[in-house]
Amino acid sequence: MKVGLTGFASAGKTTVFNALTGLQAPTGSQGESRRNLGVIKVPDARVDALAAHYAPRKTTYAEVNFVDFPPSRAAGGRRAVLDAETVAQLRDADALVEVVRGFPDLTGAPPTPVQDLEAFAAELVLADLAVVEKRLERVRKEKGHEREKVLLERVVTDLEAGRALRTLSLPADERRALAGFAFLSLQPLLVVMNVPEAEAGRPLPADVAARARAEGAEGLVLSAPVEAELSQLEPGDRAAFLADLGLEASARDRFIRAGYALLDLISFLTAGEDECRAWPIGRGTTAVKAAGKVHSDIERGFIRAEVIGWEDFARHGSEVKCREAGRLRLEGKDYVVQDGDVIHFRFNV
Ligand SMILES: Nc1nc2c(ncn2[C@@H]2O[C@H](COP(=O)(O)OP(=O)(O)OP(=O)(O)O)[C@@H](O)[C@H]2O)c(=O)[nH]1
Ligand SMILES: [Mg+2]
Repeated sequence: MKVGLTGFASAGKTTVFNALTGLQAPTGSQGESRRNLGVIKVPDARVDALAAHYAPRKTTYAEVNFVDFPPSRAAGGRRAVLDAETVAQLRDADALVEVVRGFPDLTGAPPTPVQDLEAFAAELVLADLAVVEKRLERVRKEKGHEREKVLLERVVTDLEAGRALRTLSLPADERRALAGFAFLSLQPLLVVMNVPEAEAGRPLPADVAARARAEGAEGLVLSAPVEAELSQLEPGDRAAFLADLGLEASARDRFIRAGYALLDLISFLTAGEDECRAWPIGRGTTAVKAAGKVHSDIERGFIRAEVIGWEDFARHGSEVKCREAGRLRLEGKDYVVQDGDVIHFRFNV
């Protein structure tokens, strides 16, 4: 999963990037000129259990890749909310994470998260409007784009009314028709409100949560200093530290969970002495498409999938025992992969 961090200048994007990735990219005016790339490994007890069993040469967790952009510049070098290059790279992400300032700014002015959410949503809508209008100009001149024209004209009406495309209930065929445009306001959106330490244990304020929902987004609260302290603690001490703050999990864990839910992702597993690995896929993915995640040759030459459900693997403890107990299933191309399935693909190329 690749996420693009976005939001207004000085909202704390790089601070949140550091909190989630554990990296130490420079923030404030020191961080102005660079793009930061980072990765979170998704903790997965099932991968740990497989690795304990197989002692593989390599253990690979699912990953969330982050891009944190330097402040945008418009022509002439002035600051802009989103420049063309940033927009192009955001379109390439699977999801957007909008960082919203929840702390007083440098002048001491209190945060205005609801207004910021509204204003930033308008920026995403404007970026999309520019794309649709350009395309509409083309299809109006050429013949034979009737259906696309009708769809785009409706999209323009929604965008002009300030509606994010993700808030519309679009049928699957329209969604497919729009996918190629990679509209920013159609991308899944997770709002992260960056708050002071004293507010770390509070939920997202109700007005902010309502605003996020109105944009079709999910939201969570993160306190960067709390995450930094947490990462310094021994794993055994973390739960008590979080409980003291009234938190059930670290922001990193809550973020991963929210991201998986937002994108409707699950993981299947592959296991062996070479590698034990989690592979994130969309819920509803078929076995042959899941095979393609591992390698395009395996998708092309797919014969069948040998599948052990996670509960069976956990109960019997090994592939051999599952086979003996008749819990190893042979599935075809169209089998819908389930979360935690341990899969061995048979293929022939
Ligand atoms: N008081 C306080 N200051 C913060 C917090 N998070 C970030 N800051 C400060 O806010 C300023 C901006 O933070 P950055 O993380 O660089 O923000 P950014 O969105 O990456 O900024 P640009 O990349 O310049 O747009 C820095 O001086 C941070 O130290 C916070 O939770 N509390
Ligand atoms: Mg920054």
